[in-house]
Order: sequence, then structure tokens, then C-alpha cells
Amino acid sequence: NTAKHPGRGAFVLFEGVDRCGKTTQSQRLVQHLKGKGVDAELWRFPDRFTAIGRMIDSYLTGETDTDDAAVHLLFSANRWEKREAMLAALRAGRTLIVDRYAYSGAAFTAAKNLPGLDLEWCKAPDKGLPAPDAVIFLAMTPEAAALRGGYGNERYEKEEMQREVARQFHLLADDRWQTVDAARSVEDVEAEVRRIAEDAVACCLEGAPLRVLWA
Ligand code: NYM
Repeated sequence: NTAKHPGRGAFVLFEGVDRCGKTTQSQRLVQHLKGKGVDAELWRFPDRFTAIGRMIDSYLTGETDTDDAAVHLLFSANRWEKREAMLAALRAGRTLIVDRYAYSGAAFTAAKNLPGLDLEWCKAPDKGLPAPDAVIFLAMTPEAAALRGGYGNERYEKEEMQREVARQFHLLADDRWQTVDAARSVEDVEAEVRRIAEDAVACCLEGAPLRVLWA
């Protein structure tokens, strides 16, 4: 029956503080899945190559200062502008491995602790976006992350901010959330990551419905 109704692709999301190993793990996962014959593609947010993405990039590099609420909405709009392409890819059977998404959006802005911009406000613009089938949260203390070659020079890359981001991430944990201890060797982390992703791919092949975020 799978020939007549080929299942959709899975949406597997990586989240975590800066320097937790998301980029390495997401790249390795895509290679692994492709090697097993899974049609898989790596996506990342922010997507800095759209018009909105270029505005986000210039904010992150410090080239421009943007109002915190406005930049939050830009990050969200950057996901909405990719929604159709994301849905089309998933429906076509492509598995998307995504490096950051709405959980980062909510966690980073809420971590600023600004009046009015609480976690609920931060989540609101992303309500209705495609929801991931699994969230792989690479758990690492900001201290351990900082030891990994240190942070770069972009906005938010400071230990104090990262500690607050980690706190917000924990408030966002839901039934899709799988915490993986990322303070281990790349191979140990990878083994667990593969298991979670392969499970999600199998569930989606069997027809698990795609949900929407925070509805
Ligand atoms: N970030 C990322 C946000 O503040 N809001 C968002 O919605 C997303 C997706 O951008 N420090 C932050 C987290 C990172 C920064 O991400 C750039 P990356 O993965 O370093 O390119």
C-alpha cells in the first residue's frame, strides 16, 4: 500500500543553545539518512538569503539595531515565508532536518526579559506553522558550550544570555521534545540522534499526520 500512498517526509528539528553542536549533528544526520536511501535535506533558520533574512542577518551581525519586537516578528515572518515550500517538500516525501525554528524564536526573545514580550507573546506569531515531528534538544550547559572554542561575535553570543535562553527552552518542552545530552562525544550523541530521527521517518512513512504549532 505504501506504493499507492507513499508517506510524507518527516520534519526533524534540532534546537539548543549556541555552540551545542546542532550544526554538526544536523549535517551528519542528513548524510546518514541519505546513505540509507532517505530523501533528506538540511534547512536552517534564520534563512539569511531572503529579503527578510538579510534584515535579520544585519541585526545579528550588529550592522543595524532593530526594535526587539520588530526583529522577533521578522524571525517569525522568515519561517512563514518558507511554509509553502516546507509543506510541499514534506508532502513530496522529503525529510527535512531543520537547524533551529520557532522554539529558538520564542526562547531567544523571551530571554531578553522585556516588558510585554513574555513567552506567550513570543509564541503567538508562530502559531499555525507546520509543527516538527520530533524536536531533538541538544542539552548542554552554557559553560560547557562556551568551552567549545568560545562564542562568536554575533548578538546573543554571551554566557549570561545563553543561560536565560536555556531556561526558556525548558519552558517550551512539549510532547515532541526529546532531550539528548550533548556534552558527550560526537559519536555518542549521533547514535541517539539517529534513533530519534529514524523513528520519526518511519512514523511519517506510515502516515502520521502533520500537526501545526502551538494551536
Ligand atoms: N535566533 C534564531 C533568534 O533569535 N530567533 C529565531 O527565530 C531564530 C531561528 O539567531 N543566536 C537566533 C539564535 C542564534 C542566531 O542562529 C543565529 P544561527 O543558528 O547561529 O545561524
